[in-house]
Amino acid sequence: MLIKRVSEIPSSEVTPKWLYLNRRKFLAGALGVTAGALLGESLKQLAWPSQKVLAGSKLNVAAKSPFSTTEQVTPYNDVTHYNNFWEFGTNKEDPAKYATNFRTSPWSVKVFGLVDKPRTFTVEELQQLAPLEERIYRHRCVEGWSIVVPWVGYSFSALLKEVSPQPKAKFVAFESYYSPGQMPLGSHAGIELPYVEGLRLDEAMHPLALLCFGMYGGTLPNQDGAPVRMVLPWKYGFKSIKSLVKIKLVEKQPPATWNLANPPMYGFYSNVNPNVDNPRYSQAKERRLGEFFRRPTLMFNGYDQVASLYEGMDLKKYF
Ligand SMILES: Nc1nc2c(c(=O)[nH]1)N[C@H]1C(S)=C(S)[C@@H](COP(=O)(O)O)O[C@H]1N2
Ligand SMILES: [Mo]
Repeated sequence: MLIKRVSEIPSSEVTPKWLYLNRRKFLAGALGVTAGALLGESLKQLAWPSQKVLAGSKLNVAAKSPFSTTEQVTPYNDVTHYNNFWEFGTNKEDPAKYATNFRTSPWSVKVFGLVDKPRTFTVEELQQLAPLEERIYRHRCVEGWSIVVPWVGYSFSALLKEVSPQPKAKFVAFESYYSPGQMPLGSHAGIELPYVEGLRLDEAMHPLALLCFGMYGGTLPNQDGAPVRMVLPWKYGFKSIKSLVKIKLVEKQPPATWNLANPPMYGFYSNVNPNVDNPRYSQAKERRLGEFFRRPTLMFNGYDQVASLYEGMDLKKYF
């Protein structure tokens, strides 16, 4: 094996600290020696360079998911340093820089509206509701880039069942945390905050819709929407709302931030659709972060199993 000096390791190979620690434990167990003695200080540095990595703590992942793609996972460092989280600035590098001190504990999520059992859950309670799965999903931003991320969470439907939606409930409205004090760049973003999003109830019930607590086996970094967010792999990235604080079951289609900001550009549904171009961004192709050639974008981002949700709908009209 070629031993590289720390300074030569590209940032894309940086490993989250807990992952690295875990590997050490595994090696120690397998070889029956202490990890410290086995690896030594210099090798430790090789796997864990001095560069600061915003990794959270490890999550107990009970299962891998059959929904996972086998495509190559995007390096952790790319996924955590190329973000859209406008509460923390509008440049892709801003959230990694300015969300560092975001306070995500204690945290609770209020679930209310047209439900029989409204309840405010702490994040810890939410994490216990169902077994955590790893789901490796493609994630397509409307701007034309895409990533492959091993998220950790469970189907959002598990939470809905817990609160018992009433028959009148037809949509789910989501709201992100917002604090001008903690998010001073938010007022310069040019969008109305708090960030809000919505789904039709049957979309929210689809098993692919993920209530997400982590990525790469650990808790979510702040810039990726800590401590809890949605991940909707068949929709453009902006539907996957970060740092959730409110979930309300409602009768009418709720407002959605980008749809409010620019209705001709961003529809309520915003399913990935290579046949419907955005007035600003063509949707036919996408660039996977780290790759040079663009690849064709797939209908529903390749998640054909959601097609039945939209049967009979004109997807050019309901874009
Ligand atoms: N609250 C909030 N949620 C948000 C956004 C945002 O600005 N604020 N950006 C969205 C967009 S445009 C994308 S592409 C994804 C990016 O998620 P990632 O940074 O974890 O890749 O988050 C979505 N969720
Ligand atoms: Mo996006």
